[in-house]
Amino acid sequence: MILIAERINGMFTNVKQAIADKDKKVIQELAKKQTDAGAAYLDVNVGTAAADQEGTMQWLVEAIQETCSTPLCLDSQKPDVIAAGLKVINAQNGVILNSTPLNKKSDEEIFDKYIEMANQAGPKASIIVLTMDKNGVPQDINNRVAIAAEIVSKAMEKGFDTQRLFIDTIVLPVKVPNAQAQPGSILSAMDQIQYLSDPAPHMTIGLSNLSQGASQRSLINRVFLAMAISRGLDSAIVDVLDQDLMNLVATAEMLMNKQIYSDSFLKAYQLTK
Ligand code: THG
Repeated sequence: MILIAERINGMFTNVKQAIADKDKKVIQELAKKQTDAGAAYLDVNVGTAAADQEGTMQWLVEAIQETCSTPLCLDSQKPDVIAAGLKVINAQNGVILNSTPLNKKSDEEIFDKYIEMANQAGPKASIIVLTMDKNGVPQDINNRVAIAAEIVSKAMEKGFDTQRLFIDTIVLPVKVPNAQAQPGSILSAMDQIQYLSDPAPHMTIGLSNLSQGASQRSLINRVFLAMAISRGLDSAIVDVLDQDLMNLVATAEMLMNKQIYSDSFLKAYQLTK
């Protein structure tokens, strides 16, 4: 599993406050803790409160890079905010540009812009693309898969390796009225998306979206993660500080034959991180 740590996001009160106070320590501590917990990438999202999103993205990237060299996942639906982050990033170990829809009413070319930026950032740069287009997030399985197919074929047309592509089927809060059919639809879409190319594109989700506003958040997140891993999910934006969730990932990898079984498989997994 390619785990992307979710915590450096202006959506969280303490990160929002740290951004407002230009308090690097809070950000650096989160970077270090999430790296130690086993994050392959650190998601960096300025949130909606910062007036200067481009400057804030740069400040976050610089603050993180002072303490660790964990690859970053620059998270914004605005190409200019991603571009600002890329100006100051050290992308030697890789970077993910997160996230663009297939297209947008106000910006038909947005996906092309992310591909171009990824190409400039180096051969290890990847992109997360949302199964979403100018009509929004599709509610049914077929439209999700159709958009994913368009994403994959567009990447291929542009010579962008599908192994650098992460398809995000977009998880919405299960608590939202009428949203309870979505998790099931997403799993069915995943069944098909893994066959869109060979090698398959990666699949990822923002797992914590699922339980926003709900009780038993960790339980809801964990059960869905296990279900999705069994359907081919190989990456997720998660709370890597949730030890129960990390143990689930280790166990799922072992059961999917990605890690060898030994009586100490949990410990062995933790040691590889
Ligand atoms: N897909 C992609 N990127 C994404 C998402 C996605 N990036 C952002 C988000 N979704 C994934 N990250 C989070 C981070 C935090 C929460 C959910 C998803 C979260 N936050 C608490 C809440 O809203 O209840 C904040 C609580 C607090 O303030 O302490 O749940 O889907 N590609």
